[in-house]
Amino acid sequence: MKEELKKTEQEALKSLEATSDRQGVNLLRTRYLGRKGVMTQCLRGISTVPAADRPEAGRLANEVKTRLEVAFREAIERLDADSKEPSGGLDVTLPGRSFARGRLHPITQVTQAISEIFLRLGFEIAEGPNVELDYYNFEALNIPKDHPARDMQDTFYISDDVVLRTHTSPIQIRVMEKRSPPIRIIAPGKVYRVDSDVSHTPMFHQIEGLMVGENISFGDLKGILTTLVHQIFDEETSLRFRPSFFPFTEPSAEVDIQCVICRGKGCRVCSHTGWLEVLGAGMVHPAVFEMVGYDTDRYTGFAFGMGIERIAMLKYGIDDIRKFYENDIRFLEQF
Ligand code: 2NM
Repeated sequence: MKEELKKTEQEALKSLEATSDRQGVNLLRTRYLGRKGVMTQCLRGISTVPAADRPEAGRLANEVKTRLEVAFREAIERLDADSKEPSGGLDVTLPGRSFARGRLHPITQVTQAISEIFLRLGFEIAEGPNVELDYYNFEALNIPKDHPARDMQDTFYISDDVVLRTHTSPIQIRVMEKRSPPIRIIAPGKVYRVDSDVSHTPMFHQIEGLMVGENISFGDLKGILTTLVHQIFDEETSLRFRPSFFPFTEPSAEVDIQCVICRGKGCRVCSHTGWLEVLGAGMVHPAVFEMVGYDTDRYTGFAFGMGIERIAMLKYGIDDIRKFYENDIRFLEQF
């Protein structure tokens, strides 16, 4: 009996030492200490031991049982502690986890760069609603209803007298209504036209500019736009002003820059002309000043407008405007 108990205890402790998972320890505990386990059988077997040896056998069996209970409890506590904290805790030699950093959309970057050029020239930034009254988008800009100029840009109509603005000029009308000259503002923002192909999206971005005061001339306009082009591209880029027509300016001009791709030699981008049209401009039409209550004998001014996507495409050599709006991270993260 005594030998048998000793053997059982050694066997149990050896098995326990060789077991490193919770499930294995629990199975062993059931085998040795369970209701039908080895130790229970032993204790039951005490009754068959001769009466003289019985107290000694009982004491021994209970001692073995207690030692095994302690051993199993400690084994389980060790496993619990290990699963809570990987040995050693924090591994300071592991590399840190990097996280992706966002950036501004290329159109936002170009808008901000152009805005900064004008801020240095003393212009202020003005904003206005994208959903605009027909009055501010057309009427106040000397584009009456049934005027053929309305066909020049296909308009998204919200209702009879509410549209998505087709240019940012209504911002400038709103500023002139509120304030007297001198005025020097730029109006950046989204504009909307019913149009969609490689060089047109139904929503695109514009920056328009307006300067009004006493003795403001076409020469001032040429100076500002020349500075602008030299700062966006470089000092070597020449400009050319071609006579044109807009209902809200007189005289009006379209402004070309020397092709930034071929430097004027002629290529596919400039249709072999050596020139790229990038701006519209002119002296504000007196009819527009009258609509906002300005004295046309005292004040003159110039205005201009450009598409930001077109500038960004030329600056970065992008051939399809739709790439700006596909949200392909591989395209966007290049800027
Ligand atoms: C252009 C071209 C020429 C323009 C005119 C005005 C306003 F409000 F003063 F009448 N704002 N913007 C203008 C003039 C815009 O974009 C091609």
